Amino acid sequence: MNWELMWLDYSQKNKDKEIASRNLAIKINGNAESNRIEAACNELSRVFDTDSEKDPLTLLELNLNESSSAKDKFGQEGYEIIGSQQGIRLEAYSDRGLLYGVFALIRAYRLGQKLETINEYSLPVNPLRMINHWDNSDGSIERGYSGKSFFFEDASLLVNERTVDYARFMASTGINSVVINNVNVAGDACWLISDRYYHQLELLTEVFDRYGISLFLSVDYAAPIDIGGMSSADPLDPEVIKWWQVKMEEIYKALPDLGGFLIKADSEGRPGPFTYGRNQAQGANMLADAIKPYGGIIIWRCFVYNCQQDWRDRKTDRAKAGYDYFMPLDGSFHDNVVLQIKNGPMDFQVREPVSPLFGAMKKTNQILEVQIAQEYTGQQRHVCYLVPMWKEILDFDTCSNQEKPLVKEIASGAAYGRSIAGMAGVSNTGSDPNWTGHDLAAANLYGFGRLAWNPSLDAETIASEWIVQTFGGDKKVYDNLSHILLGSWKTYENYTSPLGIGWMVNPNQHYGPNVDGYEYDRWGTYHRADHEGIGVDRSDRGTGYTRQYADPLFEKYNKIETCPEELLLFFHYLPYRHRLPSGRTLIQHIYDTHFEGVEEVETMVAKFEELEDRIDKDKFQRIRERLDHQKEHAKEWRDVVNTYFLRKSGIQDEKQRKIY
Ligand code: GCW
Repeated sequence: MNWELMWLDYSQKNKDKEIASRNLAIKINGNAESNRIEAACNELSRVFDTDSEKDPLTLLELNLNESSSAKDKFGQEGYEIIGSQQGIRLEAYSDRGLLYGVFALIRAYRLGQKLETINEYSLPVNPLRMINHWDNSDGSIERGYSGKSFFFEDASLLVNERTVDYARFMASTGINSVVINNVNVAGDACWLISDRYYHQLELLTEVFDRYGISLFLSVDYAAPIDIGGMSSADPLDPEVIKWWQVKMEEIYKALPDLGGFLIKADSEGRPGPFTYGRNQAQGANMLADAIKPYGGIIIWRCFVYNCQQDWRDRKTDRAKAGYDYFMPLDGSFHDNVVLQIKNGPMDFQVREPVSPLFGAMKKTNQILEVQIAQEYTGQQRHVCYLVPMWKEILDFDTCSNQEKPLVKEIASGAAYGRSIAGMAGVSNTGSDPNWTGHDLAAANLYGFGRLAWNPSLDAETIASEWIVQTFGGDKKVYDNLSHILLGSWKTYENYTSPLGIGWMVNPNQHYGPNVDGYEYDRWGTYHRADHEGIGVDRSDRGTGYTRQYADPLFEKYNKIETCPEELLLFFHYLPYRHRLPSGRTLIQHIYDTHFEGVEEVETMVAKFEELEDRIDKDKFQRIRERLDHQKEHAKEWRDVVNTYFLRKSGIQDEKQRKIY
């Protein structure tokens, strides 16, 4: 086996708690034939001694209770664990619930809880807890920073032992849906919905199903043309409608458990309904009607904007695009369509405001999309624990009505009573032996799953669970890694792009500092710095983006005095001598945070060095190499950004540090 087991490496023992090994006698009450219960029992046998009759023998009862009261209590995925001196009882209405319960039991045990004292009743908050892979059929991964794809190789679909471990990871955090291929569907991937792939896809659904995961595919909106040989993909053309109906029938005959499709249309050169003068709802609804007889859903992305902008044009604002296209269509999407909305209005920057579509759209199914892959946050060469960012997004008050709804209440469907809802995360995995390139990036993968199950878990708890399960939880390892993870997002923000401005990266690859990299380009991503100041005026005196928010937020963002400091340059153009709420001038803030960021990385590295004899040698070495790179690269960021602004503004650093 040439891959590792991340947080499911059961050989990692919780060194501080001296957990005694336990002998379990498993008794199954209910459908003993279930593949999922079998998977659950396999998992138990990796952790506990489940074969022997050795004393002391603890009884673990797995109760599949299919009564209607159990259905009300647990739904399709909930479970309850009750430990007592007599043994442990795990109960659920479905075998999925039992599987999740078993992973929860294992987690609690490995975190040091005595089995007899476990008392946990849990239901997932989000119905869809989804991972999106951007894997291409040739084995490459768009924005992949962990090696090649483990789903595709040279146009074939791989289903093997690694796929099983992948499914175990997902189930252990509560993920229940996976899109295996890139939203930019190209080449052989266009043929995933054809005979060429049905057999392998069926094998994959079998593996996934055992772990409670529904398979989804990204499809090409122009499939009728690209694989159907037609001349149009117009959603209102009866021939096109017919083509999709026949296609769906064929697909579902081969893959009856397929969850549905994810679609990126009219975005960054992708085909879509706009080509035919149709709107996004007409495009989505046509597919939704075709898939409806089979119970599938259409996940339609809202990442639609003009990527051919003229940088001289100060009226067009990419941040406004999602709302402008989709808000007028609120209520016109069919029931089995769900819109997938990126957390911010731009594109996964280190800091953005929350997309104004959340809260505004009240009559449309929605999923919150975040990026676990660190495209703009250090590409898994820098440590950037993203859970604190996601927490801020989930806890954001949209102020859309008296009940406020928070983003997490909208994502879960609770705010507006939607049953198709949830969270999607763009995966950071690949075929590297450690799965995520940087070992510490696995905390984001784990954290996404845990948050999708329960968005109210806090970032510290998630980090600590992950550390103990991955590294065994010696106190010093725990303390130092928590420190490194929890501050890392803020640190990354400090030495990269200030106050919500974003985008100061090398074009295309998005790695490393390049302040003007996107300034005179077509992507709508500008900072508008000149010799007097920097920032994009998105107030009602500027592009008017602030108007897309509910009144209290409009008021807050529109005025410089009330706009949160960390977003000031996202919303306003400010002179370098502008005084921030912190008391420093804007230019001094830029200098200071860049110096601070590097110092913080130096502290991270020093904290990590202290763990040399406490964690596995290879892992230590791997992480140290990445941290050393991060330290040097953070300095490059600091120097490039500070030098740029010193030269542009001509204002010296008050503290007279070296700026080039
Ligand atoms: O941020 C951009 C990425 C693209 C990606 C796109 C998207 C899959 O740079 O690589 O394409 O977002 O989310 O569709």
